[in-house]
Amino acid sequence: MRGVVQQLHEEGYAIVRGFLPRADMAAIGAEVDRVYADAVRDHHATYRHKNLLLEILDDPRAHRRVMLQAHWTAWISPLLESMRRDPRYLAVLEPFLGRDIKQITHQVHWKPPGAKYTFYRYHQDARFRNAAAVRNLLYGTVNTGLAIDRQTAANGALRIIPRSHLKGYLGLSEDGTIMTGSTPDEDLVKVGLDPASVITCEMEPGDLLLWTLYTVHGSAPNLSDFDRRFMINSYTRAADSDRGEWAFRDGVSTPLGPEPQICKYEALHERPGPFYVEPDWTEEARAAQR
Ligand SMILES: O=C(O)CCC(=O)C(=O)O
Ligand SMILES: [Fe+2]
Repeated sequence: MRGVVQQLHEEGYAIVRGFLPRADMAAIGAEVDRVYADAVRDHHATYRHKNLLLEILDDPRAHRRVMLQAHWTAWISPLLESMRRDPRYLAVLEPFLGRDIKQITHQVHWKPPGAKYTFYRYHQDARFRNAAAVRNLLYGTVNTGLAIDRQTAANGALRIIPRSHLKGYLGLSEDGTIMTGSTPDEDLVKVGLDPASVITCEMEPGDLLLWTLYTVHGSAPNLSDFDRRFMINSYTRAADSDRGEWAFRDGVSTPLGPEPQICKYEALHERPGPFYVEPDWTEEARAAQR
């Protein structure tokens, strides 16, 4: 694990190969497929209930309902609830975060073949944290991405810019959502990054990618005919955070309590839902508003 710590600190990312065995990945894959099928059957648009978010879109290119992200499926899936706080995560995280660890994000991302919005512009995840509530942004948080499917250049594996985490917050892609538009090379050059240094994090199912809140990353569209399912869990040192659900308390795996805690959804208590969110961020929605 020492090499992983060093690489994350020096390069801003690291890959733990073979983090989970194939049998676990098959079970996780089947479970996220079930969550997906239920969600697109039951909901016509993005659905929010407390921290649970099912981001569903009537896809303008695929001409079917797709789910692009699901947040905090731990509330509807006992398997995913236990996986998010599996002791194997603690083994990876403890050298960085210690034994008291909260979780700020729990997301499954899909890139359905043929869908329009399957890319992410370059950004730093620090943008998506309330910095007053989650402190020590550089090394107090570790983001993890579990490959459910094989991740390749063709299906839109995550791309990382090594050592970009040492440059502070760069304000990339702030003129809109990260899922519309694109990042021209000159945007990277303008903030002192070399587009030629981008690394595509190709991974096998069960590999785990780690990155920091300042690591510049994005991903290309899925141009293949297979999906790219990816589970992102963001963990933070409990002492550095007023947000999040416990994952490990003094090293003990800790289940969700009866009521959700504020993670990223700040309006949790004022507007718990359930409610639908009609898309306002797509090119189609923005054209209709004009
Ligand atoms: O799924 C991806 O490729 C990237 C997602 C991402 O970076 C994010 O949601 O912040
Ligand atoms: Fe991100």
